[in-house]
Amino acid sequence: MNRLLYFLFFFCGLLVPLDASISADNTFTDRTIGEFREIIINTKENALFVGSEGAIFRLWAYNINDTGENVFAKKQLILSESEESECRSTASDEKLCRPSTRFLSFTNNMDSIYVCSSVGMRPEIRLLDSNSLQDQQEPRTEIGICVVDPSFNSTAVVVDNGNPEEASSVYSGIRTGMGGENHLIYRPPLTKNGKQVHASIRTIYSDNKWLNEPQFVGSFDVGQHVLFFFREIAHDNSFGERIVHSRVARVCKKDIGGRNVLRQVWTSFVKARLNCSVSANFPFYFDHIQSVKRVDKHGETFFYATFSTSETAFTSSAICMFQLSSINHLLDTGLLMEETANGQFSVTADETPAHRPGTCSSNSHSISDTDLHFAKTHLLVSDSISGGTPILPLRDHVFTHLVIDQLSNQNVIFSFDSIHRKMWKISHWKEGNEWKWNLIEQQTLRIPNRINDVALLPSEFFFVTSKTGVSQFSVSRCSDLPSCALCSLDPYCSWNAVNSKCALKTKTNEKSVGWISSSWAGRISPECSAVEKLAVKDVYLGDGIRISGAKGGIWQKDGREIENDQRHLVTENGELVILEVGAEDAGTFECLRGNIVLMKARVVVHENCARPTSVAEYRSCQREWCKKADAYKAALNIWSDSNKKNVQCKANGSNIHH
Ligand SMILES: *[C@@H]1O[C@H](CO)[C@@H](O)[C@H](O)[C@H]1NC(C)=O
Ligand SMILES: *[C@@H]1O[C@H](CO)[C@@H](O)[C@H](O)[C@H]1NC(C)=O
Ligand SMILES: *[C@@H]1O[C@H](CO)[C@@H](O)[C@H](O)[C@H]1NC(C)=O
Ligand SMILES: CC(=O)N[C@H]1CO[C@H](CO)[C@@H](O)[C@@H]1O
Repeated sequence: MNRLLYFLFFFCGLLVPLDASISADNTFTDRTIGEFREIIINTKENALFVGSEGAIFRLWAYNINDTGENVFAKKQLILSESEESECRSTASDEKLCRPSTRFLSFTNNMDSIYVCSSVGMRPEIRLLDSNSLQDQQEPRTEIGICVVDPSFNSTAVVVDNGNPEEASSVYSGIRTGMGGENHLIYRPPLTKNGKQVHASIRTIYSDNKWLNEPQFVGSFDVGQHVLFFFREIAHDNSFGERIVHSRVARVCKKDIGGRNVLRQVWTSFVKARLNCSVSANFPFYFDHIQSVKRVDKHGETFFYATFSTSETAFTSSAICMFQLSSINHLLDTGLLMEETANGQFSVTADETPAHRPGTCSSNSHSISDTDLHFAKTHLLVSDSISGGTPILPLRDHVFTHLVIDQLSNQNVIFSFDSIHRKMWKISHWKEGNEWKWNLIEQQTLRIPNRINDVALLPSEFFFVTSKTGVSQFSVSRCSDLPSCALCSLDPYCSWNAVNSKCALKTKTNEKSVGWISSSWAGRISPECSAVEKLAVKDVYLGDGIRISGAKGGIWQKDGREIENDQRHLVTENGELVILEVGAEDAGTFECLRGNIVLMKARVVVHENCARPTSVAEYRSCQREWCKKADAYKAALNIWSDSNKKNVQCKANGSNIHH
């Protein structure tokens, strides 16, 4: 069979790309830079800001390789020789001495970039002009914003509005101490006009009921609160295993801590479990949150998050979505748990004091000591927050990153597996009260190293950073989509009925006659059935044919599923290849995904080989004859081989060794 495949691929032009991977449209590299990491985007200015080991870059989102003066800027992070030698003598790992960014954020209405970098193991804060990347103030050293070790899963968010005295501040979920042994949610001292107006505030890190070895994945400025998403050790099970749960925790921006009790400690800290599970008799939980992104749409805020079952290579992943209103409702009204030596039990509503933990107070100094004692020990709400039906539950992958594109009729989720460099593109939309999803595309990204971070320019490109650079990929590969059905399912594509070609949807072609794009998420445009002629394939006995299909599709012939066998192959791209066509192969072939017919073709087999009347027939007959001759030769070889063996067998008197 291999020889025949070889023949088909090279002589009939049947090139079947077995590794379906995509190359970047543009790449950006800089040989002087060690590792490219954080990436943030200003979608109004189409400007991308990238942190790295050694510099911060401003790139043009439409072509990140363009280093023209107007669109490109670079800010080098430099370590003086004395700082470097001092660091080298103390650091556990020389790598930690290299100046390297750890956290980037927009501030001042996106006019400035807030940067926290680790420079010779010293955390350094900078404020850069977002056009020139020039320093807007003297860099300063400040502890508690970003970590030295990039493997620590920490988070931070810049909050410009709503803090006490309207002082701009950072909130962080971080590890401090020599070995990173203290875990805390922290706000540094607030300053106004260079003067400190409030002391720093944090969680109690010596009490693991507050945070128990948390791994932070994100933090957000939402109204009067700041939210933190993380996973932490919930408890030990009866086998002594450490059980991890995912959480959302909330603090009030106006919180300045208690007067006596909870001094310089959050008085408003509350948390709840995030429930991303497949419901069954015994729900199957995705308990390890890996990443989270925020979506603000139609006056409501949603958080999309990726989860896995564990961090090992053999794991399952899924995506869940949480509504801000449900998070707030549960944190505001749910029963608060009290942890005792013999386990956990929840507290009934009438035991909750007048000042309920988690309620924002205009002056937290005025909360009574009794209420604060209660708040200190009642941090966790007993119920969990539902993340809805898990989207794309998948084995053997960890969804480490995601970005969301908000379109008018749906959200498009781009989910990534950092190590395997895979991307999944998923439609997610609401029908009535129900959320639905559909996998549109799945690709391997041709990048040399694992993904460090991801960003999106809506409806245009997604960007990934890795060790060697930044890569820019289009949100869609329309021209690869072979049918109107598939084309109209992709929210970024439009089908040209005249040319039977799929192209990127543009403002003009979307509304023009002759172009078909779906106006409904997850639904094939009904116009497709009218324009899609049933493809007819004329083949002759013994030929090989290929029928275009769709990745992940299932092939049926006359309503019955086709299985891979000696003659039928479904390639990784979803094409159906039939070798040595026989009379029984005539019929209608359909490629389906779910109940949707994505491709359809009718195969007509011509059997008259006796008297070829056309060139095609002649070639086909020649192939038949070649095959017969091959078969004859093969038979001859087998015969002569076995003849030799027989001779040896006889001579040896035994054929055990053969
Ligand atoms: C990037 O630009 C440089 C010149 O500015 C060019 O030599 C190089 O081929 C470009 N690379 C890509 C991937 O476009
Ligand atoms: C950070 O999280 C990743 C998975 O998301 C995990 O593999 C890694 O061990 C964590 N880092 C630390 C220092 O625990
Ligand atoms: C999580 O959600 C599932 C499905 O809705 C439910 O069956 C289960 O009881 C919930 N688990 C917790 C701990 O709330
Ligand atoms: C005794 C004898 O003739 N042995 C032969 C058996 O077959 C092997 C080849 O597989 C010969 O190398 C031996 O000489």
